[in-house]
Amino acid sequence: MAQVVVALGSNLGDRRAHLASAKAFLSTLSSTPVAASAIYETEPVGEISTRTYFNAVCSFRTDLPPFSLLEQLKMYENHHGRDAEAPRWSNRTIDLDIIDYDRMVIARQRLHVPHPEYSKRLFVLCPLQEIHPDWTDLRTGRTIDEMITVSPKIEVFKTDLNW
Ligand code: PH2
Ligand code: MG
Ligand code: MG
Repeated sequence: MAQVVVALGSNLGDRRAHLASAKAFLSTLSSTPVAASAIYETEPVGEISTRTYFNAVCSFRTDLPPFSLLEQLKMYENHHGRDAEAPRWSNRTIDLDIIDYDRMVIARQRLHVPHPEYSKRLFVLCPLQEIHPDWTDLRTGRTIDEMITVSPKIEVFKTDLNW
């Protein structure tokens, strides 16, 4: 069984509801209860992203191999209002990114883990720190606190929303 970390993001429509139903979906892929961070409201990163995001991180164990997990996540995004043809970083109802798959390194066209940019994105690192305070980066050995310190500053606000 593999331990995986998935980052969730939404900046269109009912963002809390999009995250909540995605978390319920992740629990159907998991053989153990899903560990979930709080929802964080975060400043959009990248020019095409214009609306404030809700972000969160979930961690769980699954029997799905990496590319089957990726397939499931993409199918879920496509069935939940995500426009698969929209340019990279467009506003989206739901984004599900594999941050880590069992501490493996995978570098294929469709799947890169660890996620190539997570280590400089506060909208992933802050919720990740909440559920994995001892996290270290597989490539650099940096602690999560170090990664947070050197990441470009954006506004990140931890909410107390139920989800
Ligand atoms: N996702 C992006 C681009 N920019 N900004 C924030 N705050 N949160 C995101 O999840 C996000 C983003 C592309 O996946
Ligand atoms: Mg993303
Ligand atoms: Mg994505």
